[in-house]
Amino acid sequence: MPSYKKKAFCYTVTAALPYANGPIHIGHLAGAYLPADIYARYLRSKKERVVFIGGSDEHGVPITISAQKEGISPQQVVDSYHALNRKTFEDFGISFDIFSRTSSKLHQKTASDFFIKLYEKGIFEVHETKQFYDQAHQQFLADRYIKGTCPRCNYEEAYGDQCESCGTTLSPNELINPKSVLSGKKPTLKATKHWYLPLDTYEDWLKSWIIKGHQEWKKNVYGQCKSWIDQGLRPRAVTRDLDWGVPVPLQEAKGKVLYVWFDAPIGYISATKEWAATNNQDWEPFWKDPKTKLVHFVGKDNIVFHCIIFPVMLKAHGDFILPENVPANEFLNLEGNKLSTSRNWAVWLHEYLVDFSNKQDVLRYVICANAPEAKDSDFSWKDFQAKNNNELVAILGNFIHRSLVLTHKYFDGIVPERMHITSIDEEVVNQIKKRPDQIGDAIAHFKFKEGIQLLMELARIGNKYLADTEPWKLIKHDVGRVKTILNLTLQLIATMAILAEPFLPFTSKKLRAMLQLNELMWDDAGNTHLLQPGRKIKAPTLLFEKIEDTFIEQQISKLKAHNLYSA
Ligand code: B3M
Ligand code: ZN
Repeated sequence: MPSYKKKAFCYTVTAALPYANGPIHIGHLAGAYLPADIYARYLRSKKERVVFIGGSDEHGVPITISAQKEGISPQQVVDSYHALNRKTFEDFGISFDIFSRTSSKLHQKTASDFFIKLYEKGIFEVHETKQFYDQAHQQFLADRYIKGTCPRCNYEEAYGDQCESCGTTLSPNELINPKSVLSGKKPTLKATKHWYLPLDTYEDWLKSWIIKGHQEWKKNVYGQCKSWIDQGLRPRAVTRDLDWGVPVPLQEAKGKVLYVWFDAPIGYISATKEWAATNNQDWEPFWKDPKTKLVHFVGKDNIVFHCIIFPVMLKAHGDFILPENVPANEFLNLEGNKLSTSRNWAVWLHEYLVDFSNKQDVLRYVICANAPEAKDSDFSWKDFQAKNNNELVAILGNFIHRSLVLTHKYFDGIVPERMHITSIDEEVVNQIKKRPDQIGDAIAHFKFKEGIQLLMELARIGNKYLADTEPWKLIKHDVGRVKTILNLTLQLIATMAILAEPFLPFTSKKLRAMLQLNELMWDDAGNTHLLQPGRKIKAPTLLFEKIEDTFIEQQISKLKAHNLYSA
């Protein structure tokens, strides 16, 4: 029996591998990275065995198109964006255990071996088809190299694989008036041979695995899967005529590479292997132990790849576990319009940090509080300002600041002891005790918005407690009472420092420093005696500060200056 079978189960948490052809924007953060990070941080805090996998998707036509546009090589494109994005994630506290890349040797081998295994099992169908070809450039045209009019919404710039206007998945021959992106000319058809994954033969299996077996998946995810399966599945080519990617490991496939959506999800496995090798761990339990929970965080447009195509690949392969859940979000819009790189309608994370240095948690808060969990949601700068000023500053920051200032003023920063407890105190004690489970439950069910609201409510409860008990009046005649009240507010803050960690890691760290608390785990929260009376706490430092109108106006004009929506 392999050694991992004896251990408790683990969690393998992945976040979609972003194409290394552009920077990360708030839509990416909202769609996949922030929820994945909250989930992974929570599991670590619960002392679960978890690996959180990320990396760059460095293959495929999106990369070669960018290279062509910028006049540099695909390798140069991925080298520069991989470095930038890796740093951005680190700066925002996205706590990947590894941020790998699909151009690595280990990945090439892992993806090749995966293909060979399916090939040897006789899974693939081979078909010769006629594909669009650009005579002028002597090159087969990948779906993304063909543009035309969308048959659904008539958008004229739809790509051969997807219409970015209405979101429909397309194939190039469905486009009205197809044109080559390379030459702008109408492409011709030429015969070529490819290897196909017969999704159709997995229909019954998918029906029982998803439609019957995963009714607990989020409605938006389940619905999209069901509609795909109901429409009937067709074999899907997993090889491409392209010179950038993992070469198809067959003699007869010279000049062809694996389809990027075939190799990219295998990248999660390669990255796990790489992480394990550098951390003296065994990668196999994370992908082979049936007790392991594999959870993929992705955006709305990646659902089908993670719920249907990759699981079919895993199932066909046979050695791997299947995803336990794919808690995908819907889209985050920006000031009422769809986020779009090509239209330059986005808030880029690395630029945000230049304008709002050290305010990572403000953006994490706003995005989480407004996450597109069940339906599309909107990010606006005014709302960002309001949430910062009216919630983070006025509620959370204010409560913590008041409590710490009063403790310093009345008791020289020494945690006072708790005396006689009254019913109003009892209510606070109860809240402290029940929140860890409530918030933990919300996170475990991918309800991050609810989780952060429950956390914020604790600060509201604290503020109300101070307002109702008025320790600044009591101090003149009932010091014992004030001791009890401040002891409890400090215990409340200690619990909040732990519960805030997955959502607001930078704030949590500052709070722990103020309270002189060591690294605490989730199960320490809810304890109303975390801070021993007599221990010294530090003077409060600034957690959040008011954002003035001018900063918000600058962001709005910056956004509106160079985009194609207002053009
Ligand atoms: N690179 C698409 C995207 O960045 C794709 C995800 C791959 S996940 C294996 O949205
Ligand atoms: Zn369309």
